[in-house]
Amino acid sequence: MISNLEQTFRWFGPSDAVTLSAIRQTGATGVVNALHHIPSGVVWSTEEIKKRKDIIEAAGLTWSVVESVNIHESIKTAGEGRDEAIANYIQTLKNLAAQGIKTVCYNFMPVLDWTRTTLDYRLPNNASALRYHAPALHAFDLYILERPEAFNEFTTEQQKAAKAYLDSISNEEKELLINTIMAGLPGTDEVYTIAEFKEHLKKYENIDAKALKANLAYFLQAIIPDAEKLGVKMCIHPDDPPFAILGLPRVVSTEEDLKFIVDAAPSPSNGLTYCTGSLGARADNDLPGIMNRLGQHVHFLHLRNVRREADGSFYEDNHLEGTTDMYAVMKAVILEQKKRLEAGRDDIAIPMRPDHGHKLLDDYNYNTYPGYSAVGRMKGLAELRGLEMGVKRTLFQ
Ligand code: DNO
Repeated sequence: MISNLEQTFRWFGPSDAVTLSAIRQTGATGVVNALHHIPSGVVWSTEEIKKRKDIIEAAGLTWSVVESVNIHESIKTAGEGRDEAIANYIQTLKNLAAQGIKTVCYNFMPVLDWTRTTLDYRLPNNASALRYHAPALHAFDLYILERPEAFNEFTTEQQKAAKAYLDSISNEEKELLINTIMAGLPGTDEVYTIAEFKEHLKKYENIDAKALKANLAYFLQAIIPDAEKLGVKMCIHPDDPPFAILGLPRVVSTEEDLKFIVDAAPSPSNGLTYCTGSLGARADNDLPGIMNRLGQHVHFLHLRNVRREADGSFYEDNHLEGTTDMYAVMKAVILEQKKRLEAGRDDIAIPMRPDHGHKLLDDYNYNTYPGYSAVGRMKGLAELRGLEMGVKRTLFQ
């Protein structure tokens, strides 16, 4: 029988209201963690890594994956200080590898990480979900950020829908929308002001998707040889949402993008995070097909489902529901495990985490990072592990 996927759970560190002992009760054995207090571009020292690792291990868990060692903006923009930031990145990988932590997730999204417009979208059963409502994002872009080019990017119909949305919300709702879109990196409470965000946008004035891809390839070619020597598996996370927003290019959104990335620095260390929630927000991404064709490069699984809506909006659905066929995804993942076993690879137990979850039951009694409450994610993990067992038994017994 093929071994199980490694069940992991994201933990934001000692200040996370979801404690390690709670994580242990979910049945997960691995923790996905980062040193969020260290700014991007700065080396993670051995002491800091060790301190965190000890805390995780004292709770009977393993620090399986780093999510994320963030990429400094100078690397994305080929700006001043890029090579120093890359040297620091490599030093961080060395310090992590020395502690035996060898799977590292990162993303290459300019300025913002993942973006939603609503953090408390109520489903009919009153569970709270995250949502990307296209008219809200467009309203922000056109009438709050007032980005001139946006008027050429949206159809008349989209502009009308955006205006109608803006006219329908109160001032408080408008403030909430701004804070939601302008939220910075996960694991921090940082929120950009509109003025700060505009400054960041300026740095991308001359960077289109082609230039951003070249900067990504430069980064990969610089770090992958060291990562390979260290046995570190890098796994890039797809853009969320997987298309350009607010005039910023995005280059990790489609199968073609993923192919470009693995070809830019061919190595077992140059891999992918297969995030079904991010990739699944695009109708032209064939999720099981991507796993069939690029599965050998996948070092980390984020399993989550979105329900796509006709106007480009989506919300996060139950893990086994939504627009992505999670059965087909799980089957493709298991067939990839089989291929690895047959090829003599030792990375069969690919780390998997239930990505995001609804706020349910006791989740309303304390504050967690959006999408990262305990009960909702545990429900997702429980469903996914059941699905995995069912598919495995059906295929191999
Ligand atoms: C959202 C996450 C992302 C992800 C980073 C990876 O919940 O999936 O924030 O951690 O983009 O670098």
